[in-house]
Amino acid sequence: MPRPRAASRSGDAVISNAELARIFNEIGDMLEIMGEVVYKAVAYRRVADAVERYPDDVAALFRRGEPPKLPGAGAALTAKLAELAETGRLAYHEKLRAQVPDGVLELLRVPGVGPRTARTLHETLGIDSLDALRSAAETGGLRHVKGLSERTEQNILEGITRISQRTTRLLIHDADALIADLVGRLREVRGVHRIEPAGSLRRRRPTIGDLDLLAAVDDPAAVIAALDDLPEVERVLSAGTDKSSIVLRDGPQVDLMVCTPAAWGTHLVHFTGNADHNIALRGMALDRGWSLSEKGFKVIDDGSLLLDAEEADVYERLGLPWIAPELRRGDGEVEAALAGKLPALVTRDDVRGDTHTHSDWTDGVDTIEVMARAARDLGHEYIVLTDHSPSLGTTRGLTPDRVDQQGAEIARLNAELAPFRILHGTELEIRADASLDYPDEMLARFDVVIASIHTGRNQSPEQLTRRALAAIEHPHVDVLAHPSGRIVNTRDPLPLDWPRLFEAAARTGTALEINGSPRLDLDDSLARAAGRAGARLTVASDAHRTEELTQQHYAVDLARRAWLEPDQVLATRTADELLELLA
Ligand code: DGT
Ligand code: CA
Ligand code: CA
Ligand code: ZN
Repeated sequence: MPRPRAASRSGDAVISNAELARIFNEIGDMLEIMGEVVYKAVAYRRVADAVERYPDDVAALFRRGEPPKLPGAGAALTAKLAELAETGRLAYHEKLRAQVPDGVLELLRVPGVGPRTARTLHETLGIDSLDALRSAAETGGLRHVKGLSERTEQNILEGITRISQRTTRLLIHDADALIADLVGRLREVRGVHRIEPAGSLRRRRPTIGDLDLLAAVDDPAAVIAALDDLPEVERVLSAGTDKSSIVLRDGPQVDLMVCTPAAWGTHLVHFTGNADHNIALRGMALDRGWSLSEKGFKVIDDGSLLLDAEEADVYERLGLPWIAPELRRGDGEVEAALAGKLPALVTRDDVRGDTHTHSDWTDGVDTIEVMARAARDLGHEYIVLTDHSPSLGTTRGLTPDRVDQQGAEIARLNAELAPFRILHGTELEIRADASLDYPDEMLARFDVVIASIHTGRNQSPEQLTRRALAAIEHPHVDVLAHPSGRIVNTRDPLPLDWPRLFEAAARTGTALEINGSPRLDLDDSLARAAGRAGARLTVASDAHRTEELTQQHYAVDLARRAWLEPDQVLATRTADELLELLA
């Protein structure tokens, strides 16, 4: 469903007790920050507490028409719970979010700062961000505020330090946005010949520890100064003559390395491969009498330095073809390169359509037409529209009547948009008892059926595997969508029996999805194993709005990390080929 936060851009419809409680607690905080009468905030917190402790899935009970009796929940708050359970959103919550500045709400993350203190800080000192709070505390600006003291000031400073040290790796979607912006501006600096992301971002790892940038320059000092002077830089950790490390405000560390254009090749190799890949290359160089570093190949006999301006030249010196960054992880790519067996990896250009998209008919934001036109503008030949089936109550899943109406709308649009095609699909719920959400005769009428598990996630590994297998083995199911159920940094994968699923997928031809939303599911190692087992995969955006269609790029990145070639990936087929393959 369309929710604003990165962690929930997942299309997942179930709202957990924890999430319900979080929203109600946040309402309590916001009411207090806004200076509302205290009992209102208390009422929300009390219900939040009850929801959190409730032994069953509260949203599910609402959807079943059996709302639980929760202490403290009168008619008004019960109606709000119902709205959340049905739609996954709450208009009242959104209204408050629009009234309270994000930065003020964020102050509550600091241990010791509650809503009342946040309100005081905002009203008396205009503090509306963690940064502003830090500066005020550092300059002794808090101790004179009524109700605060030198002691509070000290506690707040320590608290801010503690939260900034919390380590979560950044989702690649967010890292890409940050880096594109930085690179765009640094490229303009005089004397910058080339500048590229390196490290885990260039390997397209799903999460990024810090951002690495490499620049080939005439004047190292100029680009280093340009980075350090950017307004969003919070701190300069270290600045040398050929390297600078900074921390972005509320963001990750950025390491900028600089080199001469003549030594670009070895530098880029050095700062891209993981340790195992780089060690393998250095070993091969040593066998040839060279010591390889970012600076170049140093001839051990005479100390001379061989420079390479291009990566391909570095690999060529070692007798290797260029290896795609996504593979540089020291798990077989060097051996494959030596044997001439590197895969011809699938690329974005190979992709012809998107096998998982939503519209405003269920939990998407845009109309079918708007989604289709946007996909066409991206160069797609088709999309599979896969709105939800009914049992996923939070998404207003489509009843059989609505499915028919949607079919008519798609036919109308296809006449208008040809040769672009909208294939009529469904994201079919695999119910907790392993049955499917539409009867077979209805499934037969869809062009493409993708099936997924959203509910009943707490079952045993055996039960969960049985459900996934039931879908894979079903003659009308074409794709198992986001098979592991994970969401990066948010939700762990289901404990499924993967070898059994891969065997069944390979045998039946049911494709396994690589989902490019922040789920990034299957992950690269599972997708690689699936490919090896002979299963077919697909890459899909799971877009719920036009802007999310490009999420499919992340699925392609993962497919590449999984060593997949175009013919292993369903979305590289034309619409006709796809339909024929699935028939
Ligand atoms: P991350 O940041 O945890 O997501 O993962 P990486 O792979 O980006 O790790 P990072 O930032 O420590 O290193 C950046 C690149 O530099 C990575 O491709 C490995 C490479 N590298 C080669 N030699 C060294 C070294 O001596 N120190 C570090 N820090 N990196 C090196
Ligand atoms: Ca890094
Ligand atoms: Ca780094
Ligand atoms: Zn979906």
